[in-house]
Amino acid sequence: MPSYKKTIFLHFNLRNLCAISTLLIIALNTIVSPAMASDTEKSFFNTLTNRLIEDGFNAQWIKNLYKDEKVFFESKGVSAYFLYTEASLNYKKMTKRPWIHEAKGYMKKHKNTLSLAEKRYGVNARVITAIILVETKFGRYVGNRSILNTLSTMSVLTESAPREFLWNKLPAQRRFERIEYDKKADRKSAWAYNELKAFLIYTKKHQFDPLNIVGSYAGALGIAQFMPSNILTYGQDGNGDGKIDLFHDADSIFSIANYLKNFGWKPGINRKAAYKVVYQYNHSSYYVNTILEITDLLKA
Ligand SMILES: [Ca+2]
Repeated sequence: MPSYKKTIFLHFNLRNLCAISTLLIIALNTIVSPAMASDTEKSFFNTLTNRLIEDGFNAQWIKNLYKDEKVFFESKGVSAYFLYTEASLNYKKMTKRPWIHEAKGYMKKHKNTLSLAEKRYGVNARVITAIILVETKFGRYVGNRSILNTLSTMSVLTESAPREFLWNKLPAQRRFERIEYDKKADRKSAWAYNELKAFLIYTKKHQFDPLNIVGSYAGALGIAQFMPSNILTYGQDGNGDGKIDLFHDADSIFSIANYLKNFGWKPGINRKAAYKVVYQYNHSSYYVNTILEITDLLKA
């Protein structure tokens, strides 16, 4: 082979090699980047797992839990805490006839459980039903985000790496001012860590898999949308199977009744006092007024 041909051949091969390398790099980036990103995000939970272990949770259990591929930094769901949104709450529509009709059907279907709860806690069936309607439309909308991921993500927002990471994920036009973001991140992460501990205690005690429980973007769960700490304090086993399962109607009905009783609901309670009690369920006057209006509508 004449030498110039050799050179061309070599050149051709080198060019090919370069092209192949470029392709390989692109391919590797495509394959590796998401994995690397998720490794970085997963590392945001390292301090958290140590903290949970220091706080007395079984080390092996916690390590295995956070190793699971279902565990990830929940940027999307937690973002909702730090964005200005249009008021999307539309409780008012739940006072319309079709919902009231369905609520009456729910009361009929769960008549025995509701009367038992009424007798035991002195809380009327109508207000319990109104709460179940507004919270989850009788269990139809219980949320779809992993509670473990939500609470873990919020818990680590005191640390600078995850805090910056989430900040950069927030759309600039809709996010809070930085100072507000920092303040809320501090407040919410302290709260979320307590809820996370309650969630782990709850799932362990009642033998649920923490990896498989979903809830709202805030970490509330079940038909009654209780935060885990409230389940530990006020949750009730309405169907007597030994577990508190808020994805079950009877357990939710009893738990809501117990919660309201604990915050002062009494048979024959007047509207002003009822307002104060329901306010403890959700600190929104719009919410409370809707609940009380539905409660009245269910009388008829
Ligand atoms: Ca139960």
